[in-house]
Amino acid sequence: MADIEIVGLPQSAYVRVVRMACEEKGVPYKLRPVVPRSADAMELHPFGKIPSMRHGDITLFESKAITTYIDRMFGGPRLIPDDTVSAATVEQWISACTTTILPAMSRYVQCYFFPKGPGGQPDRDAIEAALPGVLQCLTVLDRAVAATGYLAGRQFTLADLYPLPVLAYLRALPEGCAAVEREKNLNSYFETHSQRASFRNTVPPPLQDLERVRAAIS
Ligand SMILES: N[C@@H](CCC(=O)N[C@@H](CS)C(=O)NCC(=O)O)C(=O)O
Repeated sequence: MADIEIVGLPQSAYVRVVRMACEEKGVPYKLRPVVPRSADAMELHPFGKIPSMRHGDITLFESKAITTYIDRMFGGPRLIPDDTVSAATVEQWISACTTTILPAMSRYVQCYFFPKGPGGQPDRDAIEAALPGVLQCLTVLDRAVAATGYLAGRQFTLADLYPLPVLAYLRALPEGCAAVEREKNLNSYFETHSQRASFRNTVPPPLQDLERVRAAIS
């Protein structure tokens, strides 16, 4: 069968999660950089979101579905443990990330990436409005990783892939960086896991096509 094709921009936190899953498993893949809501994105995802995936005749959208497929289809270290309780805990944190944590953090990050303030500057009111949600999520994550250094149990799992890309964005921005550094357990969690080859091999390039992405998603 052909290599996996991951469809989406490398700057997307969710696309990076899928790429990191391939890297963790040692699964070769090609990345097709596609802007959300474009015709190419709509071809594989009914809402035009990214990522989606093609593997031979199989197509999938939603990062959790794609990463679960990759974990089960290929050898290499298991990203979702076999035992029921551990698997449920992984699922729990991924749901918390996709429904609450990543949206709260993206709201803040997008104030800088797609500035809507006067003169094309970041909108201070929007930043201030987004920050409480970010702080709450950071505190929750800090408590979650305090005991073992992982989100679920005592090993690195698919759950740990989800917060890392967006934490990298937070640490590159003024309020986000200060907030992550205040959460000592979470900060050292990031310092440790950002050394993984899967993280280092998927560092996104700067957004070249900012205008096109802004037009597509705004
Ligand atoms: N639940 C989806 C979320 C994917 C998602 O929100 N992707 C963003 C880019 S990071 C997107 O496509 N946004 C464009 C839009 O919402 O129309 C997943 O896990 O794959």
